[in-house]
Amino acid sequence: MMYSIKMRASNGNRHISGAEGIFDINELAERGALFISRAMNHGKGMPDRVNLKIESLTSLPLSLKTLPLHTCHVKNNLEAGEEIVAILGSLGIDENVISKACDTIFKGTEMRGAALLDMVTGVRLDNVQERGVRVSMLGISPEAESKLKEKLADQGINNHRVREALILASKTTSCHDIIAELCVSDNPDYTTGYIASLQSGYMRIPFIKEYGDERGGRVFFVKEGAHINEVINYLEDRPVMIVEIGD
Ligand code: WAQ
Ligand code: MG
Repeated sequence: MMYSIKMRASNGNRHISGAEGIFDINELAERGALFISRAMNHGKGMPDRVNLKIESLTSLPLSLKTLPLHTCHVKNNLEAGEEIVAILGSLGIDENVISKACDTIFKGTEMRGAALLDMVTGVRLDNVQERGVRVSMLGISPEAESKLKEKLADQGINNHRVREALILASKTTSCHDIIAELCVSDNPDYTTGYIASLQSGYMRIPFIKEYGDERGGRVFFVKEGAHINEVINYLEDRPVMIVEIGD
């Protein structure tokens, strides 16, 4: 029997952290405890409320493979910006839409989820402005997880942040109507972000923000004419399980 766990930690109106996963019934107690300790140990401060939601899956998870992972060789924030324009540009996203995406991440309100932007017009498509859409119902099989840990350890980046981001991006980009994702961590001490798409893979971008900056967020670029409610349902509610690891 498989269950989804969702954790949300907040302080007043402020989102502190969140996490989600799909686990076997035997793992629930241990994984739940790990999620609680993460909630209580976050760079953004102590939460005054932690919400842990455990639900059994109502449909069989879709099996997925992780995107291939690469790290860009950029040396500073300026080069990171150029890399963002180059990669998203190659996917057919205009510079004015790219700058809207960056504004959403760097000038917008703190969100706990992602903003969905029309890839052609840059118009915000979800109507949950300050909340954003939270990708949930995603997990990794124990076999795939050990293989992923091994492969990431070879590159010196085997930590839960990279693993979870790669799993999330692999689900996001498996949605037919999403062309790409741009992600910047909201942790002040974590300055590597990424762009993910089926075409580019999971492209890690060091120096995507300055050390100490608490801003961050995610933007999903949505194809023109997509049914936005179906996209959101897929991201929030369709269970997917990583069972295979890409390069
Ligand atoms: N669904 C949608 N948006 C989310 C989710 C989710 N499940 N989780 C986080 N976000 C949004 C939210 O707006 C956060 O403020 C923002 O993303 C950043 O979240 O390869 O750590 O958990 O080295 O801080 C990427 C690079 C790390 C990893 C991403 O994101 C690597 C990270 P954080
Ligand atoms: Mg964070």
